[in-house]
Amino acid sequence: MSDTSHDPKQGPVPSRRAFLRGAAATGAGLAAGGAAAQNAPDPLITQVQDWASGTGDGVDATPYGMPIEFESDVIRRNVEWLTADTISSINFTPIHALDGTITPQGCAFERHHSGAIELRKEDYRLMIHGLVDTPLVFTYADLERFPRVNKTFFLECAANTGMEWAGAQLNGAQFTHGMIHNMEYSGVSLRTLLDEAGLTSAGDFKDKWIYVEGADASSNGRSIPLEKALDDVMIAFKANGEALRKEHGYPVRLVVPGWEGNLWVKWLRRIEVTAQAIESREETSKYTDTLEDGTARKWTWVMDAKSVVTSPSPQAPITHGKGPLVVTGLAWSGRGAITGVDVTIDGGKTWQKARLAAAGQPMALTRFYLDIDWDGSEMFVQSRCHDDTGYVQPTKNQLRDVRGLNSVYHNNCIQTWWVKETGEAENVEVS
Ligand SMILES: Nc1nc2c(c(=O)[nH]1)N[C@H]1C(S)=C(S)[C@@H](COP(=O)(O)O)O[C@H]1N2
Ligand SMILES: [Mo]
Repeated sequence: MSDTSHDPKQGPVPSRRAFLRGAAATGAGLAAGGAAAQNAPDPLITQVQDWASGTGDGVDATPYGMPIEFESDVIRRNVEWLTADTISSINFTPIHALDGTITPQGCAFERHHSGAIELRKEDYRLMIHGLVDTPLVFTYADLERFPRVNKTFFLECAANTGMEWAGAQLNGAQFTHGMIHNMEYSGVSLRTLLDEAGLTSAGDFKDKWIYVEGADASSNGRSIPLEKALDDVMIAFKANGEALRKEHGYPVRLVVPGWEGNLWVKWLRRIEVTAQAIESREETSKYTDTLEDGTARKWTWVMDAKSVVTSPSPQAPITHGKGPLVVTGLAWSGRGAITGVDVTIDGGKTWQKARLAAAGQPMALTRFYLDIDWDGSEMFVQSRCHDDTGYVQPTKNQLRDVRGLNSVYHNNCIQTWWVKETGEAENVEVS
């Protein structure tokens, strides 16, 4: 690639012609991993291969398809010291190995407080009661008959990146940032169901709440301001086109766009309209942030704007040597849409504007790319996002100045990967 006029500061896409010229010049590129001499025949091209000399699997072989065996490392993983008990536990989405923005349910992270339960649609009931005109119980079949909506949102656990407050700790984007997924949900607006129950007896809803709980033993009860409930909260029964997986709340879960994952109650069974917040365990002893002076930040529902480079990263090292390199990652904001992402390869001294794969959508993941010509020297790669409220993702030190070091939740700081000359990457901090 030494013959291209590509200037990484401008961040253009290297032209296909320049790429092919570069490949021919080095005898590598598209040939077999660079090993083949320039004129030696490539058996993968010149010889008939096994897969072309017999027949493949019939259409009956996979009534429901699984990923091909060669992709068997694209899986949820946990951190052993963090997850000794798998019943009340967490695992992480392999974001370093995915592209685009939709997370397949099969590898989307899970968080359970008392295990994933099995609940048949026939046994499903949803009760809406409290300060409503008519308390109601819905079956699954009832829910299917209300006007439906389809929307894509990210769910981020408030504890995502929570292990990184004191210093760089977990070596991989899956572990530092993998408590997130992004799915297209189909279901009913909660407003539709609340209207069905009637809210005249709730009076002025500006100071009212709902309390939501699940059918699992933990129940994961949380209070949500009625104003948010009437705004964009969904009762979802499909994700990415198919039924919710058991581990994501089959048959029905709550979707609370932009707000912390703990509020997205799975196996949803009860919604009570209340005059006050309930102050449940999940919102007092958990999901509050302890500040330096010992006081607690409470009701920290919104997930602030955040981004991370998913490749290159510790689990996605550069294996092709110098030359054209796709730097890519994800950005999101619980306050609205991502408007821009900047990427630095020198630890924040100079920034380049990344290309958004598509315009940012409110409270959904945005994919970004930066196409560079890597000179083979070490890099300190970071991304920094902006949202449509004007918010800019902070550095770790800016966040520590305000929150101290006692926090677990809501760490949305800029992440640094040290990419070495070998292409391997490590989780580090730059000051
Ligand atoms: N009923 C119930 N809902 C729940 C939980 C739970 O344990 N029980 N865990 C919560 C937490 S802390 C998170 S981060 C999200 C995780 O959703 P997921 O497992 O689909 O990724 O579900 C939330 N909803
Ligand atoms: Mo969570």
